[in-house]
Amino acid sequence: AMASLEEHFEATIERDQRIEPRDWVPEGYRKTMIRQIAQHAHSEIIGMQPEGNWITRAPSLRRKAILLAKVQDEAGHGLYLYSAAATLGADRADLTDKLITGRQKYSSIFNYPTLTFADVGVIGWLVDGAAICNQVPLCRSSYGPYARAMIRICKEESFHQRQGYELLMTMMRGTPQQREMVQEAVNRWWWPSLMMFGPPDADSPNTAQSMAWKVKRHTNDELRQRFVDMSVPQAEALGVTFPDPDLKWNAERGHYDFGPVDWDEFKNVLKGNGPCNASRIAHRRRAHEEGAWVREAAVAHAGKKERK
Ligand code: FAQ
Repeated sequence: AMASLEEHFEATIERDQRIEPRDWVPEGYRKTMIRQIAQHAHSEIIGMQPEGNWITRAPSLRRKAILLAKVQDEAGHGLYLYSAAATLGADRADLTDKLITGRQKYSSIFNYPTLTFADVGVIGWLVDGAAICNQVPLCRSSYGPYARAMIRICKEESFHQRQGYELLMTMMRGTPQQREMVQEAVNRWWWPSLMMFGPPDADSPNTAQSMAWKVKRHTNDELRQRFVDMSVPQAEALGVTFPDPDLKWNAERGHYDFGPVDWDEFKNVLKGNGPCNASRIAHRRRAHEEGAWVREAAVAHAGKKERK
């Protein structure tokens, strides 16, 4: 029976069909899906903090309404993703506990500070841009609930990306100081955005298996290159440059060459030593503790209803 379950799983992947919650899956597949989906969910939830920092200080009512909507969308993405993880048997409370005790990761990018309002625009343009580049192929990921969540998430991310780019275009039409603010924010976010795609393929322990299971459709380096190629013309249209002297078109490859990413910095951020790791986790932990009474009240209410 085991052999036929395994054959059924392999054949489903082979035919490019989706794996659904009712299907038998190998333990490694379940583990890798929970790992990736949980990390993704945690990123959306922690990812509310850098931009949330500017909601009370947005320069106009219009900018405030847009930013509020974007940050709320991120909460929604986190919730769809926790639900997708639950279909694999993961427990939401347990995932939250793993996040606030540092036993599960979230994206390195959210450990950097948002120092000026231009950072809101640059996060939309580059961070959401990188997220879209990484997530569009995940709409064809082999796990059905994850792939379907990704379709809606990508639609919302493209709104996020456009609001960021539009904000930056507006600032670039402003004063010299505003233009400088945009360039300075781009300088800080460019390299961390390239790190979002994960380690180089040669140092990526999970890529080969995830590609074989069609969880991932492209390698980390392929997607990073795609992101560089699409960002360069956008930077030119905006009137900013990227802080990389080695960035140039390579006609032979048909791609932009770019300089080396500082992988020591990436590893250091993953270890918890980025500029904001401690405050991001502390903030999330405090919010969780302050929400305890809501969870307790909900459980008490459900218990009362059941006894009636
Ligand atoms: N940060 O073997 P690989 C967003 C870890 S977008 C931290 O290559 P894999 C939207 C990796 O987990 C951000 N850790 O791993 C938004 C693994 O560790 P583990 C979220 C990273 O899984 C925008 C180890 O390194 N998006 O939130 C990072 O095959 C604006 C070895 O790496 C997703 O999560 C990193 N950057 O490939 C929200 C997308 N990179 O688990 C708010 C879905 C790697 O073995 C505001 N995920 N690691 O201990 C993926 O596509 C993949 O999981 C990768 C990593 C590509 C991230």
